[in-house]
Amino acid sequence: MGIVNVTPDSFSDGGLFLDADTAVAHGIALAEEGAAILDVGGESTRPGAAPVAEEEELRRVLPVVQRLAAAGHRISVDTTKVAVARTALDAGATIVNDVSAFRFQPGLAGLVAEREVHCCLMHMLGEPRTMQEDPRYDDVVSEVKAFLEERLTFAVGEGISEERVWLDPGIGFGKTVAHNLELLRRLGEIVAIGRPVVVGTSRKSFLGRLAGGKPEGERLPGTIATNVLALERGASIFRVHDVAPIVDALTVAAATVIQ
Ligand code: PMM
Repeated sequence: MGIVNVTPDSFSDGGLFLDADTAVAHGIALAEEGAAILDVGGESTRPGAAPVAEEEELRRVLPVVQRLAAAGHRISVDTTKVAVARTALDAGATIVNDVSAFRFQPGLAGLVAEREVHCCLMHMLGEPRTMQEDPRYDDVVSEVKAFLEERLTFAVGEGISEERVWLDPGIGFGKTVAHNLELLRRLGEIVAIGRPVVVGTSRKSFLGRLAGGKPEGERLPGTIATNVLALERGASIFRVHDVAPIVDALTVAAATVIQ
């Protein structure tokens, strides 16, 4: 899954792809590098980020979804809002990636059910504005797992077929470095829920911290390491900025791990 952020402040490629033409060209390049899905988002979820108004999010996302879908790409829309998701699905998106797992706008579940599209439900502690303020868990993995199981039950209760639900532990969303590492180390427990697991470590700050304070642009080695580990532990979808090197790394890792 290649990341196409159309936001002025996304933590790692902020502002670079704000212009629709640039974002579309970037999406096409990521697909050529081997991304099977392009994840288009117009609201930053970086720690401390303020919410974006619906109209502004639509203005950013819609032309990019429209053009990438028309070019034949499989598009997920990274949004928590019903109106944005509906317009993106109308424009050709076929996956809803909701970092709030239907908590912010529960009606989004009904839309996914009605359109019979896939969804990715992610764990986050609270909301982006405050999630990194001293996050605490008794046991991060069992709490994230219980949350995802509850959200899966909710989604199915709203009429979404279980086969259309992907789950994501939400690396970096209300987690310390230790929490992120514990989730990756015990990812198998999340995989055991029985749904495809999405993992998003790409360029995230814990990778920089572990590597002695590397800036965003120098976190590819850590991104590769964590995605290879996630593959080995059973993840199936890898949300990344740097598609070509990750495809290479995962191809080699998969040839070794998967028989
Ligand atoms: N991370 C970000 C945004 N959306 N969606 C899913 N499913 N999983 C993630 O880990 C995730 C996400 C934040 O990263 P970005 O600002 O680089 O897009």
